[in-house]
Amino acid sequence: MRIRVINPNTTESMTALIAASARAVAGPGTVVEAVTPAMGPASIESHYDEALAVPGILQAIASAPAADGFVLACFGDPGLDAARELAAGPVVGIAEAAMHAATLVGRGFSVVTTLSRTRGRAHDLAGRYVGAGACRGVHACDIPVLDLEDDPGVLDRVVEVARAALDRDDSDVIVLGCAGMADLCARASAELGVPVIDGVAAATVLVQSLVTLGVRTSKRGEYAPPPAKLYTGPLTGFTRTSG
Ligand code: 2AL
Repeated sequence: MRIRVINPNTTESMTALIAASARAVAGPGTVVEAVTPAMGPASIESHYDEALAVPGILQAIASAPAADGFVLACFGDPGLDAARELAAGPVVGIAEAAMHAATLVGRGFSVVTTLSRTRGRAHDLAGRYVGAGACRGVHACDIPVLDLEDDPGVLDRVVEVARAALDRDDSDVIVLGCAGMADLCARASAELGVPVIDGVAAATVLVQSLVTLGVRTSKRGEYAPPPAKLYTGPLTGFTRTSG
């Protein structure tokens, strides 16, 4: 099967990191195609960034009709519902996958994310996906997304924030709140002694499982293809001639 893993930001080095995490868990018959959108923000750290990442994400979905499924590899799961309207196969966001996985291996989890300003979005998503009770807290390590790559203190900082979160929240599991933290997962888990969930890997195996089960995105109701419509200005290319 072919899984397209979309890094919703336009930083190629982060796409490479995401690809490595997805390929590490993909089965032998699975081809992981990691892509960077043709347009969008260099990193996603605000609601503005999320909104402007969505057109590039939708292009990356629409241009891959042969993909069996898709992973949205940004922790805000930007454009997830719109992506499902376009895609035939399953589309899974990394926050969605990580939070669901966390509830299967513990009673409560804490999220460790990048900047404080992204905490609200993570809380909103937890309310949607798993109910507010399962997510015991969202904590920022105050490292910008693109600094995760080259700041040598990142692992120590994430472990420090996670350790405090486990105590303060009385949680059992840590969810990493950014795709750019994927490479920290195993080392953080070894240091903390609790399950640490990287959403990129979790979403990849989840999409792989859904494709193996033979289930696709339901086209009966809200995830039916969007109706025919004219789009103008820079969005002309998104015009739909049929629903
Ligand atoms: C993210 C992420 O996963 N990718 C990105 O650009 N920003 N998430 C975050 N909380 O900062």
